[in-house]
Amino acid sequence: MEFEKSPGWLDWYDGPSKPRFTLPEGSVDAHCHVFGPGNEFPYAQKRKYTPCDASKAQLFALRDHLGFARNVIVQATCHGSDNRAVIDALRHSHGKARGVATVRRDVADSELQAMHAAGVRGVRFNFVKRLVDFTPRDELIEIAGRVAKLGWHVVIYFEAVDLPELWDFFTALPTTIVVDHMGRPDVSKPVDGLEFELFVKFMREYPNVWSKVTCPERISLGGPPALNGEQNAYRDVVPFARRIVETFPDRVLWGTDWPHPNLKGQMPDDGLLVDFIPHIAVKPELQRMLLVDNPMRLYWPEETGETADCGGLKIATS
Ligand code: 0GY
Repeated sequence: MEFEKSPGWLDWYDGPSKPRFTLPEGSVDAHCHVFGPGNEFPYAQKRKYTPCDASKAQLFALRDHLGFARNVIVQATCHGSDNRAVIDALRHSHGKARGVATVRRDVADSELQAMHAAGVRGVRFNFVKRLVDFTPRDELIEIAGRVAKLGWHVVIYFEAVDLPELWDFFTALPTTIVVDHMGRPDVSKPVDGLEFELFVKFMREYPNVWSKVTCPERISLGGPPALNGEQNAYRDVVPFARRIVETFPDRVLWGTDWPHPNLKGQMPDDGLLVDFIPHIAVKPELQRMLLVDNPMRLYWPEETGETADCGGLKIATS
């Protein structure tokens, strides 16, 4: 099937630079996507955008080029609840990728089990209105209860202004919760202002809440972008990400967000995005937790001797 990209769509950056920052051995790109290819894995009928293709082979080539060992591939909304592209990528990753799926309440237990066998370890609930239609809360709670039994977590994507309204729902979830992109802070507001304090309080009061300190290219309002060798990109995001990394060092994750859906203006050079990491995780031990220890504990606990935490139930994984 032929698909036409959304008007103004920016393709991912071809030929990224080699990072100057050397990633610790075993680093995980814990937030990235595959798109199609559309002729093999068609985009969802009800999607809000049509992307360029971004295949598993291209993702794995980027992984190797940047120096990552593994990926966590997150279902993108352009595929709706059809997880075939992600599952296909997981199955071809030789165990080097885990996944986060999107499911509806009619998903069968056997489908969840097949996804688990392929490497899915979480579901994503999206509250960003430009990306998805509303899903009733009771449906999401039901799904969370079912995946908790598999030891999966819930990834939530929302924007900072919506946190007060979503608070009661989020704090009732029975699993580990992973927040995408620090809850999309408005970085024109102070890092110790009311809005970001609420996010910090969310993490402080709920030890089951983790955060991806990802997407400076999406959050930044002042740049400069990660292009043309820029080693100090997205300076306005640094205090926000650094605060989260330093306050909650054992509950943070980092990812490229390749192929960067819906970016406007500029598409970053992913090599320079990697060079952003030491600005937000300054010390080597913080870098190791962010890039290796934390994602391994969450996605490959069987290799760390950990157990998967599932809302009070402990599932032995080794
Ligand atoms: C991201 C961000 C976005 C898109 C999606 O699944 C998606 O379509 O997550 C966005 O547009 O902000 O995390 O990739």
